[in-house]
Amino acid sequence: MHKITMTREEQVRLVKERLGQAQKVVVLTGAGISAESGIPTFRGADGIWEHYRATDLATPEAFERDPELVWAFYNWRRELISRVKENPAHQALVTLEKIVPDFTLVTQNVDGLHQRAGSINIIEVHGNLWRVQCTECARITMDMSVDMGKRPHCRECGGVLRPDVVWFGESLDGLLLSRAEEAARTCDTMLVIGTSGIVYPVAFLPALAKDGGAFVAEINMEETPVSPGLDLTILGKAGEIMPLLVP
Ligand code: BV8
Ligand code: ZN
Repeated sequence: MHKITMTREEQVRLVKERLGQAQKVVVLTGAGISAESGIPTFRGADGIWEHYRATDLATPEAFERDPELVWAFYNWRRELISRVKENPAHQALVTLEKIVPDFTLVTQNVDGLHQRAGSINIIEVHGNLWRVQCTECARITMDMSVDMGKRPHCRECGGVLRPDVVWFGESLDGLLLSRAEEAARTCDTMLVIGTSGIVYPVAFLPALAKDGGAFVAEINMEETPVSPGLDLTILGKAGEIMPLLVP
C-alpha cells in the first residue's frame, strides 16, 4: 500500500505487524519523545530557554566565552528534568525492548528519561547532562545535583567541569557512533521518533537502515527532511502513537 493513501489506523496496524515479526529493531529518538513529559524541544518552541537558543548555548565557544551562562542553562534543564516524569512513549519502548529478540535504542536526548523509564540497551550519541567532565583531567562523573552552581570544579584537580554532552561543532564519540551505525545498517525494522532529522551525523541513521533493507517508520507531529526516504510517517504525538504500536 502506498504510504500517502493509508489512514492512520492502517499505518498503525502495519507498523504493529512489522514490530510483531521483527528480529532486530533499532529505535532513534529525539527531543520530541520527551516533549509530552514537559521538556521543550530544541526547535519547537521559540528557543528552548527564554530568549536564548540552544544552538547558541550548546557550543564550546559559548562555554569558553561565558561558562556561567552555559551552566545556568544546564542547571535550568537539570531542575526541569528532575521535576518531570517519563511518558507513555518512553514506557512503550521499555515494553518493546522486552518483546523483540534484538533491540537497540539510539537517543540524541541527554535528559536520561529513557534510563529512568527502564530502557536498557541505550546508545546516548549526544551524551547525558547528568554526567560532568573535567576540562583539565577529563575525569567523567555522574552528578545528580539539580544545581551544579555557577562554575563547578573538579574534586580531584580543581579544573572547571562541563556537562558531558556533545556540543554543536564537537565530534561524537567514535565508538558510540559506529555502534549506532552498525545497528542501523543491520536491523530489519527502525522507528524514528520525535526528531527533526536535521542534526548530523545522527540524521544519516534512517538512510543507513533503509540502505540495509530495513522497514523504517517515523512518528512525528510533522513531516521532516528524512520523511521522504522512509516507508511511512505516522503523524501524531509519540505518547499517543507508541502505546498503539506495542502489544
Ligand atoms: C559534528 C547535546 C563535526 C547538547 C546536541 C550544516 C549542515 C549539516 C551539518 C551541519 C551544518 N552546520 C553544522 C553542522 C554540524 C552540526 C549540525 O548538524 N547542525 C545542525 C543544527 C544543522 N552537527 C554537529 O555539530 C555535530 N557534530 O558534526 O561534528 C565534526 C567532525 C569532525 C571533527 C569535528 C567536528 C554534533 C551535534 C550534536 C549537538 N548536540 N545535543 C544538549 O542537548 O545540550 S543536538 C540537540 O539537537 C539534541 O541532542 C537534540 O536531541 C538534537 C536534535 O534535535 P531533535 O532531537 O531532533 O529535536 P528538535 O527540537 O530539533 O525536533 C523535535 C522534533 O520532535 C520535531 O520534529 C517535532 O516535530 C517533534 N515533536 C515535538 N513534539 C512531539 C514530536 N514528535 C512526536 N511527539 C511529540 N509530542
Ligand atoms: Zn579534574
